[in-house]
Amino acid sequence: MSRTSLSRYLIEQQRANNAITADLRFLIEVVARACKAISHTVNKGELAGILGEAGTGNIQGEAQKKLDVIANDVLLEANEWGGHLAAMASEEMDHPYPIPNSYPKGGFLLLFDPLDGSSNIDINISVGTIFSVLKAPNGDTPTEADFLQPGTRQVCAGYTLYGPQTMLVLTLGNGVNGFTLDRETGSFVLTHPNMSIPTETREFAINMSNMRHWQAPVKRYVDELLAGKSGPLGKDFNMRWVASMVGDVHRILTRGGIFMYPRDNREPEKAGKLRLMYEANPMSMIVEQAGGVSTNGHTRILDIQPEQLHQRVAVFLGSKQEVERVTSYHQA
Ligand code: AHM
Ligand code: MG
Repeated sequence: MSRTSLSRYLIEQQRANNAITADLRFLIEVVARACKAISHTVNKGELAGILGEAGTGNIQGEAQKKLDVIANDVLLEANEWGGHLAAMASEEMDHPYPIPNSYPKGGFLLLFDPLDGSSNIDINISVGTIFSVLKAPNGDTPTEADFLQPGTRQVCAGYTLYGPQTMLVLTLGNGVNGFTLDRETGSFVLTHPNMSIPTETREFAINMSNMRHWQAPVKRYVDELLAGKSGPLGKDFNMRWVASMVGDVHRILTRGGIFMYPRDNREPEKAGKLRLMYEANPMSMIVEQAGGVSTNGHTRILDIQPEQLHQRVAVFLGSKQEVERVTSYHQA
C-alpha cells in the first residue's frame, strides 16, 4: 500500500482544494523539518547532555530547561531564512522575533511553544511542540499588536508529539490529520486521516492537586465526575493526567475525553496557567476541527480578542457533551 507523505498531502491540498498557498505549504514543511530535529535531540536525552536546567528564566518567571532553549533556537533558525515569515513569537521569548533584514520577508506570523510539558523533559515522558500560523496584517514589518488576533484568524495550527512515536497533527481549517515520523525514511507519513473526537466520553484530565483552589463551577463539575454511576451524570469516569498538554490533547483526539486547566485562587490575577497564543488557540482550532469544543468556561476560546502576547486563559476542551456541561455550570 502506498502511503501519503506530509509533502504529498500538502501538495494535494494546494492543488485540489486550494486550501493552502505555496508559501504556507513551505512554512509547514519547514516547521515539520524543525520538529524532526527537535525529535532527534529529545530522543538523545542525556547521551547529548541536554537534560536539566538552562539556568535562565522566561518572561513568565518560569525556569527554562536546556531543551526549552534548544527547541526554541531550532525553530528560529529553521524559519528565519526562507522568506515565508514576517515575524515569530514564542512562549520562551519576551518579545516577537522579527525576520532579520538580511533575509526576505513573507506574509505569515508563526507562534510556538517550542517544547510544551517542560516538567516531563527530565523524566522521559512525552513532550511536544505546539504552533499557530496567522497572517501578518501590515506587510513585512510587524509589531507586537499585529500578533493580537483571535484564534479564528489562524490559517493553520498543529503540534508534534515526541512520544513512543513522533507524530505531527495538523489542521489547515478543513479537518485534522495525523502523521507519524518514519525514522528510516525521515518523512512524516499520513497515518491518522480525519481525526475526530467522540461527542461523549468517560475520561477526564485535570490536575486534581489544585482542587482546593478551584472556583465553584469546576468543583461542582469534578464532584459530579467523581460521584460516578450513582451521581447526577449516571456513569463512572476514569482520570488521566500526562502533565503535557500535547499528550493529553492527543489522547482526546484519539479516544475522546475532557481536558481542563481552570483559573484558580492561587494567583487570582492570572486567568489560568496555559497561554492563549501558544497553547490554547492552536489546540482549540485542532479540537474544533476534530468536532470537539473548547471554551474558557464562559466563551469560545477562538473568539477571545487577545490583549497581550503572553496572556493566560482557562481551558476546557474535548468531547462536546462534557465541555458544554462544565461551561453551562459557569453560567448558572
Ligand atoms: P509549560 O509550557 O511550561 O510546559 O507548561 C504547560 C504545561 C502543559 O503542557 C500541561 O497541561 C500543564 O502545564 C501541566 O501543569 P501541572 O504542572 O499543573 O500539572
Ligand atoms: Mg507550554
